[in-house]
Amino acid sequence: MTYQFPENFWWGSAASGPQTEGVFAGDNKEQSIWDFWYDAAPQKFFNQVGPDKTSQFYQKYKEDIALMKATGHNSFRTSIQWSRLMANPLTGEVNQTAVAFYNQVIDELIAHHIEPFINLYHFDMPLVLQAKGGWENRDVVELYVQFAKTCFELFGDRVKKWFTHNEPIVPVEGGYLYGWHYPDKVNLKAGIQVLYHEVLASAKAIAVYHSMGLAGEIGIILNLTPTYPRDAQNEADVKAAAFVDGFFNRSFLEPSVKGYFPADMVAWAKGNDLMPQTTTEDLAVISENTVDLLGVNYYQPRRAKAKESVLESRPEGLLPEDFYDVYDMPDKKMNPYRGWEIYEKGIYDTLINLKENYGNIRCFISENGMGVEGEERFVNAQGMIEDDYRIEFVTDHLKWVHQAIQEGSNVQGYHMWTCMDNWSWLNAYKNRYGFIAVDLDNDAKRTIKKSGYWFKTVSDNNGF
Ligand code: BGP
Repeated sequence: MTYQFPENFWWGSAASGPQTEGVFAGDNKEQSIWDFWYDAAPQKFFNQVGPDKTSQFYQKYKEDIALMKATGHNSFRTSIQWSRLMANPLTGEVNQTAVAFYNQVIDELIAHHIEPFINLYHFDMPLVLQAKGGWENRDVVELYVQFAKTCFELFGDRVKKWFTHNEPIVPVEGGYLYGWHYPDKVNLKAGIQVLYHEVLASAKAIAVYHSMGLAGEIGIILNLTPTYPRDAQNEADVKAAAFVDGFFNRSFLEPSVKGYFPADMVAWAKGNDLMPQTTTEDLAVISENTVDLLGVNYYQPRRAKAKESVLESRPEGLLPEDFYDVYDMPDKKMNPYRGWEIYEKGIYDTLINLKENYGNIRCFISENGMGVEGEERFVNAQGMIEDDYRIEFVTDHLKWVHQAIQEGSNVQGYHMWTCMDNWSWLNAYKNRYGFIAVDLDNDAKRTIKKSGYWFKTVSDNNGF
């Protein structure tokens, strides 16, 4: 069987500024929370490798964009670092060296007929703003909007696809529940305030973008993790799964697409003294400024069952896990090289959910991919990584994307995570995801993997 995709389908990959660019003396980059956290607590980072050791996109972007072309990209998503673009994130003063850099990247992409998809926030709060509470602080919302407006003014003549956030639930989980991100707190109520301010910041940036009359569109990128109950016939399991879906997915999906927060989550927050501070004016902004399109990141599903263990009492207060238990399904298919579940049909279920319950909003797969630890063991005699497992992973997911399209889904592209192997937060270089290998010990030398050549044929044929 052949799998043919709609005309003008976006084929490409995703990355982010903080994971690829690096920090370079002399270019006036401000510290982000990652630069600071690595200095303060390097032991938290895998092999003590920090955000200064990236794939060097800052110096090698020309070579990288040529390699994107060689691997069939017609589009590429990255982010503009707030802490690089703004010489002073408090006053909005712009760093001209950074403007020149981002201009060159955008122009180089366009010259190669690669559509730039630009995201404005990928977990990288400027440190001076985190010192004021980061997303906990309502003032930071306005400073973000100022940053977003500056980006639209500087680059909006050429960038036609904008995104307000990548995976905004992750700073909530990472920074306020589970200790993967600075400020490394356990405080669900503060996390929900963060969630609310991220949603508000997104709506306000969308309002500004639309008011500027630029020829483009703006959306948000969400990691939508389809959530399955242990037993679909068991009411308590179904309720637990609905809670997980509500907290981790719908808290962002509903306001982004429909303009309001999910009623069940609002009731839950009220019942547990977790309501954020809101204003009528801000809620009106959220209701009036929904997204034009949606990026969907999909790696693995969540599985939930009714709470069986006793509700823990801990000094830091409640966690989402106090309202469900994780269901560790036996015999699930696992990625043997990283430990995440592989459930290809989850991508289809998510797309069909968007079709049926979210007005079939225009969307694209903005991240999907397979992280592999110790990938150098698959290098062949010619020096190429033979990542057949990745080809299989992407193929199997694309088949389900294709199926969703047959059934009317409005999905318009597929971006793999990621183009070049890159630095990943606390995991640093533990898991490699790229179409292209990066040799960290050899001046970050790039070598296309087997999957990169394969992806070129998929893109050239608009299918497989
Ligand atoms: C996504 C993030 C990416 C990237 C990816 C892989 O959630 O948007 O920034 O980090 O996950 O993550 P990891 O390296 O932890 O496997």
